[in-house]
Amino acid sequence: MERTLIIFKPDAMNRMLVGRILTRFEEKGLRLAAMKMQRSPREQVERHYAVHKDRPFYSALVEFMTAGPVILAVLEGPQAIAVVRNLLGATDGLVAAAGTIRGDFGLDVQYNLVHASDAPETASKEIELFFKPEELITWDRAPDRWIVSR
Ligand code: IDP
Ligand code: MG
Repeated sequence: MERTLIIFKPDAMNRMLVGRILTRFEEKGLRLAAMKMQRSPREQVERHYAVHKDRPFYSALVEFMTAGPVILAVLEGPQAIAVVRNLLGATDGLVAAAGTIRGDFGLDVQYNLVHASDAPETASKEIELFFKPEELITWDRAPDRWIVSR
Protein backbone atom coordinates (compact mmCIF):
# COMPACT_ATOMS: atom_id res chain seq x y z
CA MET A 1 0.00 0.00 0.00
CA GLU A 2 1.15 3.48 -0.87
CA ARG A 3 -0.19 6.92 -0.03
CA THR A 4 -0.12 9.97 -2.28
CA LEU A 5 -1.08 13.61 -1.77
CA ILE A 6 -3.49 15.22 -4.17
CA ILE A 7 -4.62 18.85 -4.35
CA PHE A 8 -7.71 19.97 -6.18
CA LYS A 9 -6.32 23.26 -7.46
CA PRO A 10 -8.31 26.52 -7.57
CA ASP A 11 -9.27 25.93 -11.24
CA ALA A 12 -10.89 22.57 -10.38
CA MET A 13 -12.71 24.24 -7.49
CA ASN A 14 -13.98 27.16 -9.57
CA ARG A 15 -14.89 24.96 -12.52
CA MET A 16 -16.90 22.72 -10.17
CA LEU A 17 -15.04 19.59 -11.27
CA VAL A 18 -14.03 18.27 -7.84
CA GLY A 19 -16.84 15.72 -7.64
CA ARG A 20 -16.28 14.35 -11.12
CA ILE A 21 -12.52 14.05 -10.63
CA LEU A 22 -12.84 12.50 -7.19
CA THR A 23 -15.21 9.96 -8.75
CA ARG A 24 -12.43 8.90 -11.14
CA PHE A 25 -10.15 8.15 -8.20
CA GLU A 26 -12.91 6.30 -6.34
CA GLU A 27 -13.92 4.31 -9.40
CA LYS A 28 -10.32 3.20 -9.86
CA GLY A 29 -10.51 1.69 -6.37
CA LEU A 30 -8.29 4.16 -4.51
CA ARG A 31 -9.29 4.81 -0.91
CA LEU A 32 -9.38 8.18 0.84
CA ALA A 33 -7.18 8.39 3.91
CA ALA A 34 -7.72 12.13 4.53
CA MET A 35 -9.49 15.11 3.00
CA LYS A 36 -9.97 18.78 3.88
CA MET A 37 -10.59 22.21 2.35
CA GLN A 38 -8.40 25.22 3.07
CA ARG A 39 -7.05 28.51 1.83
CA SER A 40 -3.37 27.63 1.60
CA PRO A 41 -0.94 30.06 3.23
CA ARG A 42 1.52 31.39 0.66
CA GLU A 43 4.47 30.09 2.68
CA GLN A 44 3.08 26.53 2.58
CA VAL A 45 2.60 26.70 -1.21
CA GLU A 46 6.14 28.06 -1.61
CA ARG A 47 7.50 25.12 0.38
CA HIS A 48 5.38 22.65 -1.57
CA TYR A 49 6.71 23.94 -4.91
CA ALA A 50 10.22 24.85 -3.67
CA VAL A 51 11.75 22.53 -6.27
CA HIS A 52 10.45 24.91 -8.95
CA LYS A 53 11.58 28.17 -7.32
CA ASP A 54 14.01 29.05 -10.11
CA ARG A 55 11.60 28.25 -12.94
CA PRO A 56 10.00 31.14 -14.86
CA PHE A 57 6.48 29.97 -13.95
CA TYR A 58 7.11 29.79 -10.18
CA SER A 59 5.63 33.13 -9.08
CA ALA A 60 2.56 32.69 -11.30
CA LEU A 61 2.17 29.19 -9.86
CA VAL A 62 2.24 30.47 -6.28
CA GLU A 63 -0.29 33.18 -7.19
CA PHE A 64 -2.54 30.58 -8.81
CA MET A 65 -2.38 28.15 -5.90
CA THR A 66 -3.28 30.88 -3.41
CA ALA A 67 -5.99 32.49 -5.58
CA GLY A 68 -8.78 30.54 -3.89
CA PRO A 69 -9.48 27.60 -1.63
CA VAL A 70 -8.27 24.11 -2.48
CA ILE A 71 -9.19 20.61 -1.37
CA LEU A 72 -6.36 18.42 -0.14
CA ALA A 73 -6.64 14.67 0.03
CA VAL A 74 -4.53 11.61 0.67
CA LEU A 75 -5.34 8.59 -1.48
CA GLU A 76 -4.11 5.10 -0.83
CA GLY A 77 -3.83 1.89 -2.76
CA PRO A 78 -1.27 -0.39 -4.39
CA GLN A 79 1.29 1.79 -6.22
CA ALA A 80 -1.04 4.74 -5.60
CA ILE A 81 1.60 7.33 -6.58
CA ALA A 82 2.09 6.01 -10.12
CA VAL A 83 -1.56 5.03 -10.48
CA VAL A 84 -2.73 8.58 -9.72
CA ARG A 85 -0.08 10.19 -11.96
CA ASN A 86 -1.28 7.95 -14.80
CA LEU A 87 -4.88 8.92 -14.18
CA LEU A 88 -3.87 12.61 -14.31
CA GLY A 89 -1.87 12.42 -17.53
CA ALA A 90 0.83 14.81 -18.73
CA THR A 91 1.31 18.18 -16.99
CA ASP A 92 0.04 20.16 -20.00
CA GLY A 93 -3.64 19.62 -20.75
CA LEU A 94 -2.91 20.41 -24.40
CA VAL A 95 -0.84 17.26 -24.80
CA ALA A 96 -2.26 15.03 -22.05
CA ALA A 97 -3.80 11.89 -23.54
CA ALA A 98 -7.54 11.70 -23.99
CA GLY A 99 -8.99 9.56 -21.24
CA THR A 100 -6.75 11.11 -18.59
CA ILE A 101 -8.11 13.75 -16.21
CA ARG A 102 -5.95 16.55 -17.59
CA GLY A 103 -6.51 15.28 -21.12
CA ASP A 104 -10.28 15.27 -20.71
CA PHE A 105 -10.86 18.42 -18.66
CA GLY A 106 -8.12 20.94 -19.47
CA LEU A 107 -6.36 22.96 -22.15
CA ASP A 108 -3.63 24.59 -20.08
CA VAL A 109 -0.24 23.83 -18.57
CA GLN A 110 -0.77 25.91 -15.41
CA TYR A 111 -4.48 25.35 -14.89
CA ASN A 112 -4.18 21.58 -14.83
CA LEU A 113 -6.74 20.84 -12.13
CA VAL A 114 -4.97 18.48 -9.75
CA HIS A 115 -1.58 18.08 -8.12
CA ALA A 116 -0.34 14.59 -7.27
CA SER A 117 2.90 13.46 -5.64
CA ASP A 118 5.48 12.05 -8.06
CA ALA A 119 7.59 9.68 -5.91
CA PRO A 120 7.53 7.99 -2.48
CA GLU A 121 9.91 10.57 -0.93
CA THR A 122 7.91 13.54 -2.19
CA ALA A 123 4.63 11.88 -1.19
CA SER A 124 5.66 11.49 2.44
CA LYS A 125 7.10 15.03 2.57
CA GLU A 126 3.96 16.50 1.01
CA ILE A 127 1.58 14.57 3.26
CA GLU A 128 3.56 15.82 6.25
CA LEU A 129 3.44 19.41 4.95
CA PHE A 130 -0.35 19.46 4.61
CA PHE A 131 -1.67 17.00 7.21
CA LYS A 132 -1.15 16.28 10.89
CA PRO A 133 -0.57 12.58 11.61
CA GLU A 134 -3.90 12.34 13.43
CA GLU A 135 -5.75 13.54 10.32
CA LEU A 136 -4.75 10.38 8.44
CA ILE A 137 -7.30 7.64 8.79
CA THR A 138 -6.73 3.94 8.34
CA TRP A 139 -10.01 2.13 7.81
CA ASP A 140 -11.56 -1.02 6.41
CA ARG A 141 -13.70 -0.20 3.42
CA ALA A 142 -16.36 -2.76 2.63
CA PRO A 143 -15.62 -3.42 -1.09
CA ASP A 144 -11.84 -3.58 -0.74
CA ARG A 145 -11.76 -7.38 -0.77
CA TRP A 146 -13.24 -7.21 -4.29
CA ILE A 147 -10.80 -4.52 -5.46
CA VAL A 148 -7.39 -5.96 -4.49
CA SER A 149 -6.91 -9.73 -4.50
CA ARG A 150 -3.38 -9.77 -3.09
P1 IDP B 1 3.18 18.20 -12.38
O1 IDP B 1 2.09 18.89 -11.62
O2 IDP B 1 2.65 17.43 -13.56
O3 IDP B 1 4.09 17.37 -11.51
P2 IDP B 1 5.41 20.10 -12.52
O4 IDP B 1 6.38 20.12 -13.66
O5 IDP B 1 5.87 19.56 -11.22
O6 IDP B 1 4.08 19.36 -13.04
O7 IDP B 1 4.92 21.60 -12.33
C1 IDP B 1 4.18 21.97 -11.18
C2 IDP B 1 3.02 22.81 -11.62
O8 IDP B 1 3.50 24.03 -12.18
C3 IDP B 1 2.16 22.20 -12.75
O9 IDP B 1 1.22 21.28 -12.26
C4 IDP B 1 1.53 23.43 -13.35
O10 IDP B 1 0.41 23.91 -12.59
C5 IDP B 1 2.66 24.44 -13.26
N1 IDP B 1 3.51 24.45 -14.48
C6 IDP B 1 4.37 23.49 -14.90
N2 IDP B 1 4.98 23.83 -16.04
C7 IDP B 1 4.51 25.06 -16.35
C8 IDP B 1 4.77 25.97 -17.44
O11 IDP B 1 5.57 25.70 -18.35
N3 IDP B 1 4.07 27.14 -17.42
C9 IDP B 1 3.20 27.47 -16.44
N4 IDP B 1 2.93 26.65 -15.40
C10 IDP B 1 3.57 25.46 -15.35
MG1 MG C 1 5.50 17.89 -10.10
